[in-house]
Amino acid sequence: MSKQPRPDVATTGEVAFRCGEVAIVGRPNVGKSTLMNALVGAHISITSRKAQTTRHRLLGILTTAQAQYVFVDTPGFQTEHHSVLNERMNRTVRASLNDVDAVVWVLEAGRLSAADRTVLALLPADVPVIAALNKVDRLTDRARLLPFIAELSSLREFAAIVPISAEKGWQLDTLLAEVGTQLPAGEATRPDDELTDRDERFLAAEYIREKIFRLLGQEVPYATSVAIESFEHKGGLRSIHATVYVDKASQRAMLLGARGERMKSIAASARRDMEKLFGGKVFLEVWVKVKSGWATDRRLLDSLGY
Ligand SMILES: Nc1nc2c(ncn2[C@@H]2O[C@H](COP(=O)(O)OP(=O)(O)OP(=O)(O)O)[C@@H](O)[C@H]2O)c(=O)[nH]1
Ligand SMILES: [Mg+2]
Repeated sequence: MSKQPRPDVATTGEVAFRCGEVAIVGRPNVGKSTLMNALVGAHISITSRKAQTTRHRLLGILTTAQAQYVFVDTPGFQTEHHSVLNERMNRTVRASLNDVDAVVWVLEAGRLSAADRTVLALLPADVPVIAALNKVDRLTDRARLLPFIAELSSLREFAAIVPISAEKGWQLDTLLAEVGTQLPAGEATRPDDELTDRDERFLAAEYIREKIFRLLGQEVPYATSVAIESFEHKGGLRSIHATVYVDKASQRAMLLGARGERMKSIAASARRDMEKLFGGKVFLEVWVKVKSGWATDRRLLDSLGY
């Protein structure tokens, strides 16, 4: 299928509305989810300092007067660690590249690693790719940007190369304009107030996982998965019961903390975010259960949506 951008001008002579899907891909931790949230203006995809925070494909939708951008956030493509969960996450990345109108390839400005090159090699030849050089705010020597852009240009043809800071919101309008020119003319496919394809149940589980990624050390977040057991919405109150699965009893103890204090602050912080996004009161109860080998249990992974 040809993925050439279609003309700007409809047969009537008016500038046509555009609508299309744009995959956001890159190695772990480059700032893909931060970027998607900044572009759509809501915290729908969880973020943390740790690699491999995102495990699912999820949409972030931005509708302006000129276009509807359907962004697809994806897990960081994993090249180092091998597990059933990682295989599934990589499969999700590959599948997300099918049938998109454009790709935003995110990497860190001034740094091109072997893992970045692996991701670049996955990108289909016939889809326009915009390279987003993120975390420019961290670059101490901006003079390095030009040779870096020149180096990238020799790797493949890019529709654009845009230095940005997703966190500071710098140059995101420029990025959006470049992405916009790659979208085909067409009507919006989704309601203009829709932010994501995921429901509140999914977002609730993700917010709990985000706090675990942010508040615990290296081991526990990767050994953790969250399931929503029940979600009831009655009279403005959402009552949510969640289970956090960990691999070992020692991880359960770390997650709970002394007298359960750590889990309490994780749940309180997740609840506050849910109330903000859902716009109403939330009652949240979280249980922690040991389920050894959940990350290799294909049936459990299926039921958790991986
Ligand atoms: N300084 C700086 N930090 C950033 C910027 N964008 C993202 N970050 C930080 O980079 C870290 C990773 O961000 P994420 O958005 O979770 O990265 P990701 O690519 O989605 O990561 P995975 O889902 O694990 O693949 C977080 O600590 C962000 O705050 C930026 O523009 N500048
Ligand atoms: Mg992410």
